[in-house]
Amino acid sequence: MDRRGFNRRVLLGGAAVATSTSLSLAPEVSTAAAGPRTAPAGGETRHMKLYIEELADGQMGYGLEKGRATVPGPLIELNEGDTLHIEVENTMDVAASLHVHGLDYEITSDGTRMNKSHVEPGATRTYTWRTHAPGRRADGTWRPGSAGYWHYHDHVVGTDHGTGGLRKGLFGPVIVRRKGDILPDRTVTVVFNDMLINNRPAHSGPDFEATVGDRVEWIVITHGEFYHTFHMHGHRWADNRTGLLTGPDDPSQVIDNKICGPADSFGFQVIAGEGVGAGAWMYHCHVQSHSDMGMVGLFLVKKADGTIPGYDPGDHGHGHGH
Ligand SMILES: [Cu+2]
Repeated sequence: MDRRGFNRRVLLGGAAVATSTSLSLAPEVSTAAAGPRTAPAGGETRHMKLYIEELADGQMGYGLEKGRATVPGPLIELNEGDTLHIEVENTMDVAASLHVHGLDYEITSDGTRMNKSHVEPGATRTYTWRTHAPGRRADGTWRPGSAGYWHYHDHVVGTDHGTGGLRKGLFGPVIVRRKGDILPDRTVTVVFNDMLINNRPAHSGPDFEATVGDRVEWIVITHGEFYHTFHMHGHRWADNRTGLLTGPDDPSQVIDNKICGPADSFGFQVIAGEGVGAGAWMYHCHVQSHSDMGMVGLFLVKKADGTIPGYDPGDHGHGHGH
């Protein structure tokens, strides 16, 4: 897989899926008759470039192209068994880093100042992330695989724990899939960071659009000082690795609300509007003072004709706490 191909898939954002070879560049089409698309076996070695930048508004972000950093940073998707080499260029005038949760990395890819695995201002450093499928150890015990909803973040800006970098936006989602995992039509990222969602002003979303029947994957991450409870109206998911029940005997609890403390992450898929129809469905932190202070956004589920019953775009439904 060449670097351009991988970057293009990541650039496609939520709709992008790190399937193998050129198939992933085909239009995202799923037909009910064919069943949902599933993740292939991993084992590829991939390369990508990531920039750490200061944004015009004083925030900081990771980006796939110079001048295009975002908060949160780009979604990085891997399949168990894949290796990813990330060349990180720090364009800022302070040191920064890339530290990942959940994946395999040697100490030289830790992304901390303590072991000098950070990136000095203007410098470039390559981080290597590896992943593995589950399997049995030599002693017969079970070793879990890497699959999961994870995240990456800075560990250097402001303090030796990256507290300043996290506050300003240096974080992003990572998804590692297991062979056979059901692939979504698109993925959206929600990061509760202190009292903001995705570092946006309170009471301003972000809102996410879908059409009834779309398979939408959510990844939820928390950073900062507080715990939050992610709640979504009208939709539910399973409290397990994928957020999907594996069948009628899967004992996982079905939920519509989940606590997410600092540096926790989880994910799930919903079928937009399933059994409930189109609508401006709220999602929000359910700590009451937090929702009142604006930790709320909308899952805008449209009918096939593009309309959303009862929704006035002038009233974003985010409420103003009184
Ligand atoms: Cu909260």
